[in-house]
Amino acid sequence: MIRSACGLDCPDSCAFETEPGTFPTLHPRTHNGALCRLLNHSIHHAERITTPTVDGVEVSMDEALDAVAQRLGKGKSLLWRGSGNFGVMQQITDLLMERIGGTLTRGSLCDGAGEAGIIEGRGVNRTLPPEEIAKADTIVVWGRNLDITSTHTKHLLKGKKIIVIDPVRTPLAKEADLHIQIRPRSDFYLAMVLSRFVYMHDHEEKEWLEEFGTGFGEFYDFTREFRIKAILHHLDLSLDDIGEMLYLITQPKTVFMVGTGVQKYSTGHYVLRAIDSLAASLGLFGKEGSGVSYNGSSKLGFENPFTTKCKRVSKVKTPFEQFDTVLVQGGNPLASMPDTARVEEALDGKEIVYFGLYPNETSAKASVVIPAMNFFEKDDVRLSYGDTVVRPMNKVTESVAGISEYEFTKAIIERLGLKPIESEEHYLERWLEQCEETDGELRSPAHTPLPYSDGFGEDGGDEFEFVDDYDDDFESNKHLTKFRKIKDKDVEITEYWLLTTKSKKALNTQFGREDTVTLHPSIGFEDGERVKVGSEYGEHEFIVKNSEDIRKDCAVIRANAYGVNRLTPSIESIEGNSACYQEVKVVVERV
Ligand SMILES: Nc1nc2c(c(=O)[nH]1)N[C@H]1C(S)=C(S)[C@@H](COP(=O)(O)OP(=O)(O)OC[C@H]3O[C@@H](n4cnc5c(=O)[nH]c(N)nc54)[C@H](O)[C@@H]3O)O[C@H]1N2
Ligand SMILES: Nc1nc2c(c(=O)[nH]1)N[C@H]1C(S)=C(S)[C@@H](COP(=O)(O)OP(=O)(O)OC[C@H]3O[C@@H](n4cnc5c(=O)[nH]c(N)nc54)[C@H](O)[C@@H]3O)O[C@H]1N2
Ligand code: SF4
Ligand SMILES: [Mo]
Repeated sequence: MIRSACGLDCPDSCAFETEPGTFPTLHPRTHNGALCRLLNHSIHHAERITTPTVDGVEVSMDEALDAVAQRLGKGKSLLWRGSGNFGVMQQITDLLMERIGGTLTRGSLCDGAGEAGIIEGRGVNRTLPPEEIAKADTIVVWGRNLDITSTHTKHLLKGKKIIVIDPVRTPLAKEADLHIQIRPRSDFYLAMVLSRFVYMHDHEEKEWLEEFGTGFGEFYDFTREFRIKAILHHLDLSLDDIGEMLYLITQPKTVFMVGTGVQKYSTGHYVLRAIDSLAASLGLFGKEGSGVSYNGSSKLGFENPFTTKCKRVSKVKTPFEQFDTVLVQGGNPLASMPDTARVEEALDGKEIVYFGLYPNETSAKASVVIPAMNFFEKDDVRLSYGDTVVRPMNKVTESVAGISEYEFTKAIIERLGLKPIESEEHYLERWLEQCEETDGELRSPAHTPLPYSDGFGEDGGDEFEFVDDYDDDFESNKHLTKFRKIKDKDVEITEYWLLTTKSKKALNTQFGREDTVTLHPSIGFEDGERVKVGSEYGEHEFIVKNSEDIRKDCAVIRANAYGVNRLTPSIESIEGNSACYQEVKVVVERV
């Protein structure tokens, strides 16, 4: 039997066992033994790219690699890597860029704003182990859609008191003890108001604060700058809602499971820092069955053999126009990046090399297409952002057509006569030798059973830093003026918050794509009706689906929908160089 792990960008990082040459079911000890829908798609249904092409003409792999070397060997080159495969060997192409004097990206399309807020407060972003989450009395699922984005984590919630804070009535919200159907982009205020009530009702954890959070007094003063009545009005919440939340979160063991939903805004770092500050007020860090769970930094604690000193440009508003050749690896920037019209313009006339598994918007614009291997076809090591477990990914089947990232890097370096890289085994071993085995699982060097029990910062010993400022100048109306002018209309336009959430049919833009916008039925559109959704950045047509589960001031278009990013802004979060997909309001019109 071969033991391996799923390489898809998903916090569950499932292990599986399988006979050589056959496709797996999930490892029965780890999970429920059933093959996840996404893994199933990647094995059986996804249409692969099977032949390399240059300028649309099918060529041999050698000829295609010659064409890549030719392009990367002259002019200015950029590597834009997506998150199509979570194996560490994806990053080996950085060594190629270092040797050719190329440029890499900085920042994140995903969770970077939230992580920046966590680092400000705690010094370092450690993962709360699932075993601790399992011991909680109350779990607050805050902007995270577990039924869709992390199906194997849901069993941790069994028998707990559950609060869901989400503008959408998610499947979990329907089963929860309390659902706060919050106004989008207002979680910071909720966390602040709750912290204030924690103090007013004498729930702050005095002993812990004396040791690890002596800034609490100043923090409390800061919470008083936000007027309770005005904030509750803004949040559409009553004092009863706050009372009920307070009762549940002051149970002995409370975990906040925070998703990316709360931080797809310029102010995303403030939100995580305020949620952390609330948790610190209650003394939830370093305490059994308690804490804040967010996407962790999977590479924390490792000495990374692929670290380079390459120049970097923004991953969110990448200035493609400054380069001659753009190597796109494991991603689909023409659909997954914000502000598609800008991306199209910046990439226009550039030599695009697409290195991936599936045909998509980006491969369609590439002059060279290199088929990749999927994670059944190559050896790798998988880290996790939901746990400190490290899983070797072992080759299960021969590749139908592709080349691995290691072989690709080696081949281009050889063709350009540059300094050779080490063997593949060498790099894999460099990752694995830094791990330690506990309870039959390999663990990352950052593994600690109870994070922050010795305090904060890289080495522990520091105090928690409470949030102490908030600065937000997003004015939604200002953002729509341009759209109104384009339409040349003086009528009053209702604007909606754009929520772009994940879909169960897709992993980002891989597998099933959609074309729907979900609206509240009271707005008055018919199911199946074609509408134009527009923002200051662009517009696109979608098919209406009505649902009572969303707020009347929201329009939900999933992250896998064609055209969703024609509506989203190329702005970076204030901290964390992260995308702000939801920092935008949209209008909806019949076509
Ligand atoms: N509107 C909106 N946009 C979003 C989001 C959102 O919530 N709303 N979410 C954002 C988030 S969280 C993320 S993480 C990004 C993801 O955005 P991207 O990183 O661009 O990911 P995908 O669109 O899934 O494209 C991944 C590609 O990787 C390729 N691939 C898969 N495995 C391998 C491999 O082993 N090797 C190579 N070379 N290629 C491989 C496949 O061909 C696939 O098309 O999207 C972001 N975009
Ligand atoms: N099936 C499937 N699973 C996936 C993925 C996928 O594409 N498909 N993608 C993977 C990736 S790359 C990632 S990053 C993770 C992301 O995992 P999640 O963070 O769970 O994903 P999202 O769907 O982006 O957002 C979660 C929730 O936030 C809510 N939300 C939106 N705005 C706000 C707000 O202002 N406040 C609050 N409180 N809630 C808000 C949304 O309604 C949604 O229910 O999922 C991973 N798992
Ligand atoms: S749940 Fe996530 S990690 Fe597990 S098999 Fe499915 S996609 Fe892969
Ligand atoms: Mo992501």
